[in-house]
Amino acid sequence: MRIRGTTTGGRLMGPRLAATLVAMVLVVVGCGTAGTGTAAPVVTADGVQRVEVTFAGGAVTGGVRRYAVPLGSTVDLVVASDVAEQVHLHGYDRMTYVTAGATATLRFAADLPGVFDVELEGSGTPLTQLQIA
Ligand SMILES: [Cu+2]
Repeated sequence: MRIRGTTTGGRLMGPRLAATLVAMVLVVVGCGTAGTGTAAPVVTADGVQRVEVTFAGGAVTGGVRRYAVPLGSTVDLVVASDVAEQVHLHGYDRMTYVTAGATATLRFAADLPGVFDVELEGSGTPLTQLQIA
């Protein structure tokens, strides 16, 4: 994104303003709309944002969804899979492995804003997207 007459302050303001606008739009769109927009992770008692994804029979159960995660939170990305695979969180470039029939948990600090793909690395299969803002 380019902002006319940028200053250092303006360049910092651009993405933040954009993120705020996106968040506002999502709130509006999210009202009364099922199956589209972002989903909210489960928040555990200790404040961890828990995103659960199940991969079975060659597909993500319930479809590939985008989860809205608050910037600065701790996230548990929990992946259950019926195949042995490598789980890759793009952007943060974090990896974990899940064995067939098991569940793997990747915990990370959501300190980088943006939209990040999570995929099964071996097959290049998208699992979910994390929208961190
Ligand atoms: Cu990848």
